[in-house]
Amino acid sequence: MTSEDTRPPLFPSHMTAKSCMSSQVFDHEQRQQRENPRSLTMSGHVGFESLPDQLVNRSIQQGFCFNVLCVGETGIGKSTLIDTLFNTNFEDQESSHFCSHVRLKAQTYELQESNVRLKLTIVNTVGFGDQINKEESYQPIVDYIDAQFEAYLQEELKIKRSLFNYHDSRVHVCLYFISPTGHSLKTLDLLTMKSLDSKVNIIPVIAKADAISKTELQKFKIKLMSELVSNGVQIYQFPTDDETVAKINASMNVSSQSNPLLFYVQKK
Ligand SMILES: Nc1nc2c(ncn2[C@@H]2O[C@H](COP(=O)(O)OP(=O)(O)OP(=O)(O)O)[C@@H](O)[C@H]2O)c(=O)[nH]1
Ligand SMILES: [Mg+2]
Repeated sequence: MTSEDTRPPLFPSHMTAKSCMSSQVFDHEQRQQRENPRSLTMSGHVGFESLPDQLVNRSIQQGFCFNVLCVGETGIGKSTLIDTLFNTNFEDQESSHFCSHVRLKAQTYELQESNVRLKLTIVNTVGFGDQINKEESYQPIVDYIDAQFEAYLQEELKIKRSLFNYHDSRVHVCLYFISPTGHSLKTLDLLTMKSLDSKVNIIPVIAKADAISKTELQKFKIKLMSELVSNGVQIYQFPTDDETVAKINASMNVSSQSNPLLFYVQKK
């Protein structure tokens, strides 16, 4: 064995004195940061700013990406809920009830709150529920979700992948709007949720809940939950693997009258 040092050089040969200088400044800054770490007080508050510095800096630089799929009949209140959730007016055009097939319309918005950037993509189902053939209503949604997975996989399989700049369009959450009939789920609702539940996190939402009384709403909620369970539809469950939140999340996941996953919305 030779005594030759096989380790890679500390600085690549093409690095100029200037870049060495800037890296020294950077090292100095890093050392200073290490010596004076940001002190976090244990106030019990869990939020973005209580994450480690490195994570906060990286997230601020990159921004966040969140993709929401809204599935619901025409005029059920999809745009109104999204506007309310993000406290913005997204100016979405109303759809017609006479579309011959379901079309998925994805719109991306750049939102900013203080220095945190969010790339929000809202995918709307135009013409959903207006077809006689049920399969024609949900199949385009399934195809859209699969196409986004495929696009991401293709990016990952590239020899030179650049996932850092890649706009990840995979759906994070599906808000499923249920009409406030007070009776039960429609066949279309069950078929659609069943075909989507293995691909996305479904959060069922009772739309226009002000259309029925509070007691009816409670009964409706229980009925819907039992129908979802008896038809084997899996809806989003809060994670229980972290022991600090396991207890509270487990209690929220129980499919009972108080299940908060079956939200209801009403216009203010
Ligand atoms: N009573 C009541 N009306 C609502 C509620 N949410 C929305 N609306 C009304 O329902 C109508 C349709 O709402 P939108 O938010 O445009 O519905 P949409 O699902 O986006 O409609 P399309 O995009 O055309 O399919 C509007 O007149 C809203 O004011 C609600 O919670 N309660
Ligand atoms: Mg709309």
